Amino acid sequence: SGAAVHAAVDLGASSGRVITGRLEDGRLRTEEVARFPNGPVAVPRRGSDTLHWDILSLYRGVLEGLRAAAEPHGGLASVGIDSWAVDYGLLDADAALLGNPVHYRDARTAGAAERVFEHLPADRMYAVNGLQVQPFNTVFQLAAAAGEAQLAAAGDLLLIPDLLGHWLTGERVTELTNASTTGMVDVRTRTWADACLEVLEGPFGVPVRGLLSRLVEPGTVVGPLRGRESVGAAAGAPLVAVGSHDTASAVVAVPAATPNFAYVSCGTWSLVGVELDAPVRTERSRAANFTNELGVDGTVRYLRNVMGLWVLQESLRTWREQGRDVDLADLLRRAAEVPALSCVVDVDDPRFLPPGDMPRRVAELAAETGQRPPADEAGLARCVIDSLALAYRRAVRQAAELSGRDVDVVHVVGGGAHNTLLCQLTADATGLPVVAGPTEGAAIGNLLVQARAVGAVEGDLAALRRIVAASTETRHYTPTGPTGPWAAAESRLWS
Ligand code: ADP
Ligand code: LRH
Repeated sequence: SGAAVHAAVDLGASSGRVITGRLEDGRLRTEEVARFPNGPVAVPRRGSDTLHWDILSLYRGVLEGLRAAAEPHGGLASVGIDSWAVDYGLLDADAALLGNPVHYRDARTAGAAERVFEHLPADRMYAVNGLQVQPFNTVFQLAAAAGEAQLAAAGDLLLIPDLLGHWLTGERVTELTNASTTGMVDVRTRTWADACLEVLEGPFGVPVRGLLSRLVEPGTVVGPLRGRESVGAAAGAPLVAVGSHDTASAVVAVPAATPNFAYVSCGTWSLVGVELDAPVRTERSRAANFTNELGVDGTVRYLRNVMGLWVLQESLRTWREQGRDVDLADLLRRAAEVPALSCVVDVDDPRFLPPGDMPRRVAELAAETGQRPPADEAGLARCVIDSLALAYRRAVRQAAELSGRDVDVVHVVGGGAHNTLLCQLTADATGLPVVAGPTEGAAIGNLLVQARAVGAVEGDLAALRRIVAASTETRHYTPTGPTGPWAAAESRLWS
């Protein structure tokens, strides 16, 4: 019956999906009921372009997906929403949306972090929020937007999952795991951080306190879905605040059997790190730009952002625009034939952040580091995948070293778990066994946390992970050779 079926809305940077899940005999049976594309849209504004999300098309996809999820069962036991982090919508005093949310890859944030640090130095900020410095952290986006008409007209700021949740329920809350990516949350108290809000209010004149709503921990029931005309049989189902940061939900779904694991949440971005009970706020951690994002059940996701499969996705898009439609599976087969480590680049170079011609950027970086640029498409793909595996090696080792956590296995979850070449090279580069899967980690973590909140399942994270392990086919990879060449490449790139 509908009472047993949960629905996860999972919005990634490259696609959104609605996935249902039902618990049966200690297993979670999932079904994808909707998938819709997502990506940046460039819109002219005062002479230059601004990158936006198409939030209304995403909302339509969510509504259609929820209707499709609920219909066969006559209802849903619960609904949860997760998405990419940091971005937000503004509502005016009538609760109307003020413009399409701006995409975190938009160039408006150039120099904003540095301007904030003039008032709150980076080390003092890290001591409070424990957060990596990325130009797109919400606190820097707001500093960049200071003085804009929409901000002046705003009554509420809602992060993307909370905005969609507001449209579905009428409630306004801020879910904590996603809030922790804003730069405005105290990582130790898990509450809004006065020091960070004050810098926006004072020097930047952004009255941010008045825009924020109550923080809630994942697992909180937000309220029932309204509007049978929009969500069909899903109306009345409770919306649960899950780990609404997609990475927080993905980490819940890591099928680890012991605490000594590292994860790569591998999609458009690769988020590489460990799970901790308490944040690491040392100067070395800050210098390495490791972040302490908040996780489900009081945990901390201690990780680094690696630029991820974005570089490959954008390469495919670039080739398509140039009239060459390259098939991903075929490209990966050819890339596997290219010798390892022929050319590696620092995928975290900031020039990879905005959309654009990635093959050209890779060639530039190769030339700057005295390497022969990749000769063809397969060489380019191999360079990106080798470079990702190398970045994972570095991040896994640094996470272990900076946190003191032993790591004996690397779990790869997300769309990248399909990429057998990347998974094998991750084992080779780290010298550790790799377990790949589930590929829909965020949706599965989302489903389990909502199911637990409405009493359909019990237990701590370890118990939820046993359910994931029992419900997913994983692929196992072991290192095929010495890590020496990877260590050498690492010290060449980051000497
Ligand atoms: P996001 O949640 O950020 O939108 P996903 O977790 O859906 O991203 O991962 C998308 C990526 O997964 C794609 O860019 C692609 O590189 C990879 N991927 C998905 N399916 C496959 C596949 N069958 N083979 C290889 N790679 C795949
Ligand atoms: C991955 C992700 C990541 C953030 C980025 C903005 O989808 O949520 O954890 O850093 O998007």
